[in-house]
Amino acid sequence: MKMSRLLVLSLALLVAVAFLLPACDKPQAKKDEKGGKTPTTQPAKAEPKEEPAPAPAPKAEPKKEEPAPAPAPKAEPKKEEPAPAPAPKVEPKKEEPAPAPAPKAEATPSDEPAKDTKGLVELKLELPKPLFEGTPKNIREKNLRPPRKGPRDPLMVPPGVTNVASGKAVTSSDSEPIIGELKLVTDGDKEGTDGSYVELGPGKQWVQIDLKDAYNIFAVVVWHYHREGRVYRDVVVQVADDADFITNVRTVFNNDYDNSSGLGIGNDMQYLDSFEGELIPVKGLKARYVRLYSNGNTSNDQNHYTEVEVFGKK
Ligand SMILES: [Ca+2]
Ligand SMILES: [Ca+2]
Repeated sequence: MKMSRLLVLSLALLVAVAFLLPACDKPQAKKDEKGGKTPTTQPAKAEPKEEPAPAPAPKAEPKKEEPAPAPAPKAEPKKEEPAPAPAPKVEPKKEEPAPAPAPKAEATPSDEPAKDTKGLVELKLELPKPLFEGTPKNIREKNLRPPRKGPRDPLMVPPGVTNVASGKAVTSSDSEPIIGELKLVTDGDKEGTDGSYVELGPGKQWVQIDLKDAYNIFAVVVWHYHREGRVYRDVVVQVADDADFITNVRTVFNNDYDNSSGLGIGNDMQYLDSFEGELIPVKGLKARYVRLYSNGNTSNDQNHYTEVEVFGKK
């Protein structure tokens, strides 16, 4: 018994010493540094009271692991939103160059008339001197054609067409003209001066040309009186096979909109007589006789003819 108790005590002592020894080392070292005397080593037993047992080598406390700073959130690669596709460049529509205007038929020298695809040629007229300009303000006529801007549209006719009325015999509803003679109608003089026209009586009258043969007629041109601006009324142009206008009568122009001359209502427009004459297209009708009616004018009741041309060929 005694032995085991002694053993226990010894063991306890050993343990105590083991604990205390390290604790004594430090203060001693400190004192040494200060140059103090080395304290007598005190019995280990006494010490435990005074100096608190040094904490066992501090267990290296598991360093509280500071939570590793959360890694900076990786900037998530910004999901690259696909850059919006650049708006497709709207290519400025290439303005198609306006089609070049059809080349104007070149002014053709007078001796070589322009031809179209059908082999037609432009009808060339010889015009007298103009004697007035503009539109007289005092003309108040129904169904009056407004003044034209620019040149008259060319009339295309077959080649070889000529004025077949030139110098041909003229008759009239008024066999005794007031002024001039009927031959003035086809003498080639179209000037609007005195002595160039024939004046027929008032009201409805006509002049008639005998072409002496049947021709295919493509145009009739008439100049009444173009010294001043006036409108001849009820202008009606007919062609026929006989001098009495009974057989095969065809009306090629009629501006008697109210049929006051009794030849039927016409759909052509009234016009102001001018140096250009009234160009009446005819579609190649075959005839020997041409008759022109009128029924006074905006200046007086008389009827006047300076010239009539009939363009045709056999
Ligand atoms: Ca004449
Ligand atoms: Ca009329």
